[in-house]
Amino acid sequence: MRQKSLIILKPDTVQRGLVGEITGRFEKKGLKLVANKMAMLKPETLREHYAHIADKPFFPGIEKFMSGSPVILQVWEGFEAIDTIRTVCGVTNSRTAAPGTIRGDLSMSYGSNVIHASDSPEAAEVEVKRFFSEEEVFEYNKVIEQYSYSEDER
Ligand code: FUP
Repeated sequence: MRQKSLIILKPDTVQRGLVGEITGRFEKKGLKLVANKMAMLKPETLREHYAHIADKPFFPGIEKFMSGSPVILQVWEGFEAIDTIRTVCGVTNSRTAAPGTIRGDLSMSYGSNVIHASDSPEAAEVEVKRFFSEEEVFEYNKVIEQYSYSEDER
């Protein structure tokens, strides 16, 4: 099934100059970029986005980190994109993330773990709408998909 996933390249990614490295990994993987912009995240948006961890002791630190410097927001599309992107990212704690994954290769941190990626189709739908208007998410034909997917996956 074709899916869209919401990605946040976190403040550490922008500050450490890793936007191109991470974006390039998704491009090389064969995913399709359908939305891309820079933003400063507001604390109220973060409390909504991270509602499932808002009562945790580490949350104030996450909120300060995520709202303190700009992020890059992206939407990537592809066949079974949501789970594929989570696999490419590696587990949440970068120190235990497998080598070869984005977190495993590029980060030492649990909280400053370079990237957020939607974890389910339900979450992705809400998250794309949280950060992008309809006009900001593009529909276009990526011609190379004729070669990056087999016929039954297109
Ligand atoms: P993920 O889905 O991988 O973004 O992970 P979670 O939604 O579980 O966590 C949200 C953010 O809280 C993660 F980016 C990392 C941070 N976090 C911690 O810093 N410590 C914890 O014990 C758990 C999560």
